Amino acid sequence: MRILILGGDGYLGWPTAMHLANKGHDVSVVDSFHRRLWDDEIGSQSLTPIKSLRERVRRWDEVGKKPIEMMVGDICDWDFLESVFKKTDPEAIVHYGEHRAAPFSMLSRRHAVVTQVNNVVGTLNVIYAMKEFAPESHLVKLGTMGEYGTPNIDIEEGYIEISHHGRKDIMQFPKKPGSFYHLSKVHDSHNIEFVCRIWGLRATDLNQGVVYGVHTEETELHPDLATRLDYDDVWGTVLNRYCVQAAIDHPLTVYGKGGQTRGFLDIRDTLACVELAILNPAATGEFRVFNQFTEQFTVLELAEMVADGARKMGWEPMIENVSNPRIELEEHYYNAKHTKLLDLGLQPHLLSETLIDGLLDTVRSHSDRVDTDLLYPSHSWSEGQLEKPRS
Ligand code: NAD
Ligand code: USQ
Repeated sequence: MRILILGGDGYLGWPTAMHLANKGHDVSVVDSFHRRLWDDEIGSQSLTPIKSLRERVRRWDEVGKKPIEMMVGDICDWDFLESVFKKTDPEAIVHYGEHRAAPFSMLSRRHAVVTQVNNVVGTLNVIYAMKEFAPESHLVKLGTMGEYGTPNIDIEEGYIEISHHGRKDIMQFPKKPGSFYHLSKVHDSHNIEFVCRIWGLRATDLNQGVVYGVHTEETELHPDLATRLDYDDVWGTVLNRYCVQAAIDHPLTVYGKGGQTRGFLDIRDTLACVELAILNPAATGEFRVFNQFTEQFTVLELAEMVADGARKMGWEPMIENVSNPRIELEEHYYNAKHTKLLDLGLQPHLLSETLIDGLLDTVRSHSDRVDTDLLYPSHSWSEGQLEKPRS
């Protein structure tokens, strides 16, 4: 299948590109390299050394794999995106190409605008490009579990039947997101649902939980094929951060009481879910929603699991409840359905079974690259700006 991957230089986009090329698909990747620039702004960098996209693609060729084509540009630029669609004529589009850090989106008005303009405009361009140049193609869009927030009711997969004043309808599940970033995904979901309904496009919205890990079958083929690992307080996600903190004997930073519950999944399961969505496409006119995670934990439970893993390695981890920089519920009900990908055949890698030895080993091997200034939170949902500029 001809597959176009938007955001193909990112944490998930690059391993997905290799995975799908390895399965024999014709893969093209697009990236604007905005992410590498945003890293510079925050003063952060990947813990794992990563190569440029050009070097990655070349190395992939050299290990004897089906070539991956790369195109550099911004999907908010219509002329560029038009040329991409005409050149690649995609049958499936995997859309990872967005700004993805909730803390960044809460730093200031400017950061909120950068996040929402990039995400909403980019996605609008993608759906117009589909309509004009590839109306039969299938959009596999990365959404987020954070679109739903933490409501005091069970979370369904995308839709809920509502009875109101004696009448019934099936509506999109209500959204209660917790940051301007998560809101950008809600706006995307509404725009995509709308064009499926009025233009007959087809799309799968993958409401993904928090991803962890860096190892996939393909990243293991050569060090130059590694994907990024973020650990700073703006880009780093909770489990990846805990592992890095454990590896350098820094306290694991549980924000607030630690009862915040989220869905989690192994990076290998992200690739499997995207592949399953591509191979089992939505029908014409269908806006399909899958909740993409495999296990749920509180962030305190997660810290205890990482600490257990670290102790087994002979390390001496500590857990610290730090003042929560975010405005979020720290104790709440959480029960999110996630059966549709399992029904399609997903075989999860569960944290409780795989442990995290591989990840802990990897982060320790790069511990000399850790900038300890980036470990405690230096942003605040209510105050905005980073407390101190970083070099
Ligand atoms: P990432 O920041 O590592 O990768 C995103 C890539 O998209 C970057 O390389 C960036 O340069 C590119 N990009 C951004 N805007 C672009 C634009 N306008 N034009 C072209 N390229 C653009 O992020 P990631 O962790 O790989 O996440 C990928 C997607 O998955 C995001 O949409 C994110 O919201 C979603 N997601 C991620 C996680 C997670 O835990 N990492 C969880 C749930 C959902
Ligand atoms: N947290 C801690 N300690 C830390 C870091 C985070 O306790 O050191 C807590 C946060 O307060 C929050 C939870 O962990 O309650 C998750 O935070 P996170 O930074 O791991 O995840 P989040 O900000 O929600 O964003 C990440 C990705 C985003 C994706 C989202 C999926 O950056 O792109 O959309 O996970 S989800 O959380 O399901 O919405």
